[in-house]
Amino acid sequence: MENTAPRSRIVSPDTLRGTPADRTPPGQQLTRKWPVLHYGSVPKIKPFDPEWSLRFFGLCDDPYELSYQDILDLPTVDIVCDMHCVTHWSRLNNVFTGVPIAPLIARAKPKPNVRFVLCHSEAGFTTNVPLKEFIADDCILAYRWEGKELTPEHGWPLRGLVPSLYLWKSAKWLRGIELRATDAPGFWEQGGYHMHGDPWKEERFGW
Ligand SMILES: Nc1nc2c(c(=O)[nH]1)N[C@H]1C(S)=C(S)[C@@H](COP(=O)(O)O)O[C@H]1N2
Ligand SMILES: [Mo]
Repeated sequence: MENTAPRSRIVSPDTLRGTPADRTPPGQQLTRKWPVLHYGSVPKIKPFDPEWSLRFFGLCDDPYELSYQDILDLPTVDIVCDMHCVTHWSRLNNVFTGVPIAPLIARAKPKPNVRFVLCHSEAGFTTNVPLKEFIADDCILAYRWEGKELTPEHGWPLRGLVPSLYLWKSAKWLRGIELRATDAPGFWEQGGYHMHGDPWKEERFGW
């Protein structure tokens, strides 16, 4: 069962920039399809098994874990946003549903010097995001897209969503969020992708 209380709708700042052309960052082409991109194979996940949890840990006073049911019980928001992939496609007007990230981070009581998070997914995938961008109003832990459950290839049961950055910063199959004082390159970043990944500045590769 899932929380069905009425929810609010948040439009990402980049989605309010104007015409589709105004909303297309440099070097990007618009697509209507939603391509699937990731390293390795789609993991088979049983989120209601006791082994599955989402952990908040690292530099904080109150590390904790949530079960998938705990997450489904939390109030949700709808996010209207554009997606920009570093491989040059952008898809406008996506509606994702999920749980706002900022209160979940606050609940762990981060130490005052926390500046970055490292998202941890199934099979060791990681990606780093500055805390400030990760707790923006349009960042959620998403489990629905266009009203339907996310498909496994797009990250079901749970993916991060950070609309202000290239899509590789939105980790699929999320299992943990590590609070950190210092930045550390994640999986694609170790392979040469940018530490920050702002699509408007074309922060694709290199640090
Ligand atoms: N766990 C995990 N999440 C991931 C990746 C990955 O390899 N593993 N790839 C990233 C990359 S490079 C992109 S472009 C987006 C693609 O999301 P999509 O397949 O839903 O379009 O997922 C991101 N999240
Ligand atoms: Mo990507």
